[in-house]
Formats: sequence, C-alpha cells, structure tokens
Amino acid sequence: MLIQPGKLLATIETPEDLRKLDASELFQVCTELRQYIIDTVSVYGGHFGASLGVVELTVALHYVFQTPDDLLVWDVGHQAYGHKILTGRRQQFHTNRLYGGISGFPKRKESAYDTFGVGHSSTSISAALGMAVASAYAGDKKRQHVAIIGDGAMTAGMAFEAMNHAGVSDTNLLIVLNDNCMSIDPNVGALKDYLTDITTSRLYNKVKDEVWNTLGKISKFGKNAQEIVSKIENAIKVGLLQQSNLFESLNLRYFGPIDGHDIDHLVSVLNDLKDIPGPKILHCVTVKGKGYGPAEKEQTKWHAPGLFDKVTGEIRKKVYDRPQPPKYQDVFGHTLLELAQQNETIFGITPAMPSGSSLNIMMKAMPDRAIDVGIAEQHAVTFSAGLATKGLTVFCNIYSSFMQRAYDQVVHDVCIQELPVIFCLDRAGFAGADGPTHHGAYDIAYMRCIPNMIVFSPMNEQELRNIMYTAQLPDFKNYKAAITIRYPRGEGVMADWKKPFEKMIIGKGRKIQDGEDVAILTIGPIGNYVAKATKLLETSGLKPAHYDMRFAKPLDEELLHEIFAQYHKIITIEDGCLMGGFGSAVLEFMAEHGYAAQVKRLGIPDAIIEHGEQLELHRECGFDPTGIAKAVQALATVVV
Ligand SMILES: Cc1ncc(C[n+]2csc(CCOP(=O)(O)OP(=O)(O)O)c2C)c(N)n1
Repeated sequence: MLIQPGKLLATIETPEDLRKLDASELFQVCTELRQYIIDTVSVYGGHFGASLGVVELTVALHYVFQTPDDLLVWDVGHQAYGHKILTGRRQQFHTNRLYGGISGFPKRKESAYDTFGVGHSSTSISAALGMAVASAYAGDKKRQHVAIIGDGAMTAGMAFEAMNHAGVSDTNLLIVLNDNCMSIDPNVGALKDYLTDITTSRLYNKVKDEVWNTLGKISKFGKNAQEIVSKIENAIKVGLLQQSNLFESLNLRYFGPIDGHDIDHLVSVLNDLKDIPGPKILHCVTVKGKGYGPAEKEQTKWHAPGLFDKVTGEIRKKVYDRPQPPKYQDVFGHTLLELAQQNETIFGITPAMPSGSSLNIMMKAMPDRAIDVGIAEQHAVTFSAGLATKGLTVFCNIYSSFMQRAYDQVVHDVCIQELPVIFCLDRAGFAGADGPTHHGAYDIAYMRCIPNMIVFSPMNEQELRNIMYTAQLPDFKNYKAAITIRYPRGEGVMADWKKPFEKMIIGKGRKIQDGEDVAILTIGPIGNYVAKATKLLETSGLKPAHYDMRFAKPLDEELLHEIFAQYHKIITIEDGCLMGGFGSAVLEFMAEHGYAAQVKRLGIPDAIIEHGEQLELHRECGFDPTGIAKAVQALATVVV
C-alpha cells in the first residue's frame, strides 16, 4: 500500500527542495509531514511519538541549515522519521525496519544526511563535537554542527562528559535539547526537575523574554550581532544571579526555553543562532506524540505502538483462540514481584526501561525497592554493586546491547569484588526490527571471560523463573559470583508457565533427547528449534541427540564428557556471536580434554547483521529449524 504525501510534501525529495519554499509554507509542510508519519507507521509499524514531537524541529533545522554540508546529529535516532522522509527516503519509507528495507535509525551507509549511526542514546553531543573539532582543524569555520538530543538521553553520563568538553572548545556546536519530559517512560531524576523548573519559573521566563526580544533584533543588526549577544548574556547573567543555569555553568551559551512546535519562531531563532559562534544550547519544549491525540495522552504506550487504526486510535492486536505464552520480559516482571514479596532483601534496578523490561510491575507495587535510574547503564551496574555490598539481593535488568555500555563496571565494580549481582539481560540474541545497534549478540562472549561470573540462558519461561528463584536464595551468595541470565525479546513457549519454583543446580545441563550419530548442544530458547529440525529430518532417517546445556559458564563438564565419549559429530547452537561464545567454550573444553570430534558451530558470524524479524535473521545465519536440519545432514555425511 503506497502512502500518498500531501501536495507540498510531494514536491520535496531533498532539503534543497524544502529550502526553495517560502517560510510561510512551512506550517503546511509540517502538517503534511506529520500526517505522512501517522499514515505510514499505522500501517507498517515503528517508533511513533518521538518523531511526531520533532516535526517542526526537523523542518526548521533542514530549512535553516545547509544540510548535508551542515551536520545534523540525531540522538538515539528513533525520532528521525521526518528527517528520513525529507532527505530522499520518502519513497522507501514504507520499508522502514523491514527485512531488506531502510533502517529505523540514522545510518551512515544509508544517506549522506545521516551523519552518524545511532540506536543507543546520548552519543550525539560527543559525535557532533568530534565533527566540529575536525572542521576547525580543517580550517572550516562556517560549517555548523548540530546535536539534537532528548531530555531522556541528556540524563546519561556520556552527554555530560561531552558537554564538559564542549564548554571549553571553540567550536560551532549547537545542542538542541528536545525537552518533552519523557524518556520511553516518564523521565526521572534531578535533571528532569531542573528542566521543569527552568521551563516554568516565572523569573526565568521574564529574563528569557527580554533576551528573546533583543535576540529578535540580531538578524537586522548583522555584524553587530556579537555586541548584542554579549548584552543578551549579561541579561541572562543578571537573571542567573538569582537562578543559576546548569548549562551556562558548563560554559555553554543557553537559549530558551522556547516552544518547539512554533515553526516560525524556531526558524527565526535558529537563523539567529547560526550567527553566534561557539558552543551553545537551545532548549526547546515539545510534546511527545504531538498532533495525534492518543499518542499525546498515553506517551509510553505510543512510543512504539505497533500497527494501529489511525482513525480510532486502536492498536491492532492478534486474536488467538487459545492462551498464548507470555513474553519473557513479563515472566521476569511478575516473577520478580512474586519473589520480592517473599524476600525483603530483593531490589530491582532498570536504566530507563521500566516498560521494556517489565520492571514496572514491581515499581508499581514496591516503588521503594524497584528503581529507574535513567539512561545510565554504568551507574545502574555500580549502584547495584553498592546495594549488594550491604547484603541486598539485586536484580539489575539491562538489555543485552545496552549492557555493552557498562562493561568496566561489571568487571571492576562487581566481579573483582565478588558481588552476587543478578544481571537479567533482556533482548539477548537478535532484537529484530531495531537492527544491529540493538542486537544482543555479544553478551555470552563478553560475560563468560570474566572471573566470578556465571552465564545462564533459560530454554523456557519455567527455567527463567527457576533461575531467578535460585539466584535469590541465601546460599547463592556462597558462589561469590555474579550471574548473567540472558533471554530474548518476545514470547516464550509455555502457556502454563506459572508453576511452583524449583531450585536449579548451577552449572548443570540436561539431556532432552537421545539420538544417533550427531549431538546438538544448545543454550537458551534457540534450543526450541531443535525439535522442529528433528521433525524436518524424519524422512531422512536422521535423529540427532539434543542437550540443553543451560550454562555457558560454568560448563557442565560431566555432561560434556558423556557427550564427547558417545558422539564424534557435534553441533552447537547459540543466538549470539560465534567468536568467544558458547560454541567456543565447547571447543575449548574439547581441546583441553583431548577429544577428537567434528564440531559445527551455528550462531552469529563475524559480521553486522541488519534488521528484520528474528526468524528471518536466524535463517540468514543458518540456525533456523531448516538451517539446523541442513547442518545435521551435512555433518552426518562427513566420514570421521
Ligand atoms: C544506551 C541506551 N539505553 C537505553 C535506550 C532505550 N531508549 C530508546 S529511546 C529512550 C528514551 C529517550 O528519551 P529522550 O531522549 O527524551 O527522547 P524521546 O523519546 O522522549 O523523544 C530509551 C531509554 C537506548 N536507546 N540507548
């Protein structure tokens, strides 16, 4: 289904076309761009509220700045749909996030207008500053470098590290703070309170109005702009004697707050800021989901709602005739609350993903013991470690790919200190439509090499419950180790998952089926493909054995000795990188014990795998049921 653009939007293939329009036409461009996003996302899915909230900003930025020579750096990038549509990708926009289609995030390979690849948050100021310093080094004083960052992304340490640096740099850097008071869930922390204060403070706004009145004259004064700017700054400073400004204290010229939906005002302000040299920040106040009622009202739900009826605002849900398995994240959320009700030492921590991780279930019931720390993975890990030093049982839930941010904290603050923090890594394996920035491809490899770290993946929801139960029992602390529990995005396999808890034995795998000739060793839910592969093999007469090893570390060595004694053809399967992963662990075991076997490892190769449905990506990497069956057939024919 082709989405029809409005009349003006249809004339815009690139920002060059946009810049040919009269400023008075921009309001209409915004209306049509917003409608185009609504029309497309309702049918094809994707992120939603964030892009609606920056429609005016997007149009104004491309109108005022000479993109792609001037550089726009979007933070996270989930809000860049308008940017994509205006920069040559309207015709492909219906393929957004689909296998083989365009990416849901800015991507350097995709367009010259995508100056920096994103997906993870809070990188924009650092990247834009790097570009600005490179421009200065090349003697290019005219080029503009603009980082567009949300108030959620601004909570991360990286954003502050970058501002700390930017404040002493003499670069053409403009930070546009898109303040909508929301992360995915409501934003948290003292910075949020500060931004609200600055936006609502009457004194501040009075000073600000004077500033803007003066600023409004800049364009007319041309060369005298510098002088006027210092007057503005003085005016701000007078106001700041009574109310200090965080950004000014970091040496960034602060402008705003202004209404981020007033396109005319935005254009005139950005035009003025172009003439002001040095690092500066423009604080824009916007509404997430702007222009689509349901999304403005329930902003978390409409962050990425899936397909919906744009007229009624009803989110389309699949209808089933029998109970369906729950999502792993919900099993985590409900189980944690259940355990916390019995064990009062339990705490739950999330860096800005209460809904995504389902920690919000515990947050609602026990707000004192379940904490959202903002987009701050590093802090989340060390904060958890601090709690653990005092004997608390901490479940720290971080998406696998976001955990990459906090690696040193895991090593230095948890494992070296023998602290039994329980890491729950959601979205392990292929994340799906979000693509390579979000794939949880590396965690088995990066966790299993750290001493004092146990690495486990449940094959089903019951195992997830049981390991959570086991890890919070007092005797788990005797291991003097942390544990990584990795599980994927999406639904599990058991509709009746809520069975009584059973204690698991750390480092013990299990045999699922006996077989002949070939043994398949799996870790995690990907093991559920083996039964399907076995079925596909029925006519061939091949029946592989199947072992669910459960732990990548410690390996169940007893079981491995049994397997290597019996089989000389072995396949390992993991929804993770092959290098250093579970299959590598099995190879290490084989080498150390002098076994000889043909081992075929299936998993994620040493390549960036793009976006698509999980099954499509498993197929691409050859470990979907058909790929597994083929691997069994190929190995079966090898003569050993
Ligand atoms: C390092 C990292 N942690 C978590 C996320 C998940 N995430 C995606 S968008 C988002 C909220 C961003 O909020 P904000 O910057 O205010 O943008 P908004 O969606 O409000 O426009 C979060 C937490 C991420 N992308 N990167």
